[in-house]
Amino acid sequence: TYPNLFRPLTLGAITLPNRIIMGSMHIGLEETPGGFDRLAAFYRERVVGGTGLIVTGGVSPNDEGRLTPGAAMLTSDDDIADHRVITDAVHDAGGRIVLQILHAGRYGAHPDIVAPSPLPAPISPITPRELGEADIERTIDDFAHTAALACAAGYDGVEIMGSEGYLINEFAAPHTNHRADAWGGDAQRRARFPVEIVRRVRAALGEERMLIYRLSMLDLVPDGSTLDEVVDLALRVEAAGASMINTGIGWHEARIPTIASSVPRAAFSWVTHRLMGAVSIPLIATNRINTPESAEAVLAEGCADMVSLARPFLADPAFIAKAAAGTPERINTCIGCNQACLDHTFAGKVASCLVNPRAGHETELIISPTTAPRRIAVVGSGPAGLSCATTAASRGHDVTLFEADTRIGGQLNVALQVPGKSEFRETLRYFGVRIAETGVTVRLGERVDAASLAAQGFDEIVLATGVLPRRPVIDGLDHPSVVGYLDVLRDRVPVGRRVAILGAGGIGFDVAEFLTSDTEEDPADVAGFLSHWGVDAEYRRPGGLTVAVEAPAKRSVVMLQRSGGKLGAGLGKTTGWIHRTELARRGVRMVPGAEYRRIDDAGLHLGLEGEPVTIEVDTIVLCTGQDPARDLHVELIGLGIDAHLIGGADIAAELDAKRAIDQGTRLAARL
Ligand code: FMN
Repeated sequence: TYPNLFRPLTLGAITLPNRIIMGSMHIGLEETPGGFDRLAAFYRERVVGGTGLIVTGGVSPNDEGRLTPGAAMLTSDDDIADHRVITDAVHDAGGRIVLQILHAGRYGAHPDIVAPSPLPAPISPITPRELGEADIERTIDDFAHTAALACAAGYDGVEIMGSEGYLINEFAAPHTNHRADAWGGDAQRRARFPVEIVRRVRAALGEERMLIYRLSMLDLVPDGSTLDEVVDLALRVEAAGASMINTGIGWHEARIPTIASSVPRAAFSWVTHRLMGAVSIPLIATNRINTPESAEAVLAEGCADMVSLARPFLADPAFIAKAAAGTPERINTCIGCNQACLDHTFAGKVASCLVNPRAGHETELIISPTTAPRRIAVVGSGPAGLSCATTAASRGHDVTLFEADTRIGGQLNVALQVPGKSEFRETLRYFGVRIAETGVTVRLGERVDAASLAAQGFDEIVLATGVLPRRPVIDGLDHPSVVGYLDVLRDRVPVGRRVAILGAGGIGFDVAEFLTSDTEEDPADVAGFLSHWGVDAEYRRPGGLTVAVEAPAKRSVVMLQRSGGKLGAGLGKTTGWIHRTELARRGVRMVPGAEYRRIDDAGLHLGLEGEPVTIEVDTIVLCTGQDPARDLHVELIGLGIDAHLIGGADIAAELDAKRAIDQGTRLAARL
């Protein structure tokens, strides 16, 4: 079904079985006690699922190059045994794995960071030390040393991390390289550091092993490299001994989304295309390629020789096996949310996956067939109920899933109305397929009550009954201008031109985006995405930046919250800035510290720092939190029947699909 995807690729003595590599992800187990065994299980499961070639998460070649103070390094013979656990596991399962060597440069979060020039990154408070000539020579040798150790540890090669604004990229781009010596200045001298690393690493690896160079194809920062410079560096990297070039898109400090859900699938494969034909080694396209169809299209259109998928392998370890079997509908699709992967990484937690809580927890969250099948009722088919029901049924339990609505999904159906969140459709599709596969009995349109549950004699009852929007206490709350977020997102009630949103959690932001955007927006519109964010689709300018095209907002919106401080402070680290930027561009006003006083025909009356203020609005949308929906629980307790509470029915603080799926899966694993 995917002729290009499953065409083998020969690199010297190595033949890769398909055109997909599992992209580098540092998931935090690298620094966790016992983490190498867990990493081995994590990688092994992906090889069993058909993955031919894996790139490890970035590992530093020296102290200064670490991302965080305790971050993993491979710098001494003592480290080899740990890595052997990984390479043995992967090789035993028939896969291949290369070690990524990543020097963080000025992005390191510790005081000893270094860079080509002493310029702090806008996303870091620390000014890096400028590397002297001797430091540079030593650093290049450190890369080669780590590569030699990687060979000793059994890796099939290395990937050199030359993109995303880390040290090597900092040398390549004028944005960060202000040196006047032999390592800075014109493009050739800026290329010297990366090229010298490739040359010495190739010498350390020998001829046979793979050397992938992750090249920043599109910096997306001012004074980034030009396309000509990128092509020139690629040629030099090839000549110095690289066996493949992997693409990197955008520095971490770039203010353009490159991997969020709102980025169209394969939105950057056109960039890799610009290098096709210029070099003779294989090129790898990356970013938001999350389905076999989209991967196949990238290859069929000649944009690249291979594709890298990173997060999709968190979401589903058997991605390739399912594609190869012609059953893509069985794939648990990465929705690009970052909530359990990158956001965890930034919070110092082990990365996992919102749609697959087993990711990173393979040795601990074990889902095995039950020895005592029971009859289980699950009430509510939001993410908590769906994950619990399908997981329990997959173990051999007899599961009935009750849903009051006429379709499954609960709040997922609401979430996917929000611009940039349409990928949730895939999660619904996946659970729908899982229901059929695992044999869950679904009773749609049935608001089951306690007596009926009791009469059916279930062995276990799980309540995933979700949440009820909370209504704040404000004078005039029954004024016709007042609506709830479900009225807006789910029921599409008419909303006026001037809107106030009360509450600035995730739902408040979702509603603001919904109300200010063009709801006909096509999530697959790459050209529209690029012009909206100011990416030069012709790549005529350094770094690929151009002026963003502003679209007039559909409404005038003000967002309010009672507490002081920045609105949206609780949003995810890796995506919150996107939502704030987007809404700022649409002229949405953000007002913290608001005291809600009264609502009447004149609008919304507030107290701001004690002063009365009236905002004239046509519609007021309540996004003021929610409470667990537990009526059924209370009824059951009345009948002396115990039940498990999961998802929003357990904790309603935010609508949190990550927590819901994790909790539903974990409960089902032990029922
Ligand atoms: N890229 C690297 O080059 N080195 C890393 O160590 C690395 N760590 C990552 C950790 C996590 C948790 C995630 C989600 C991504 C990481 N990446 C890293 C970026 C991925 O390799 C990839 O470029 C990005 O996720 C976009 O591809 P995708 O849409 O297929 O996930």
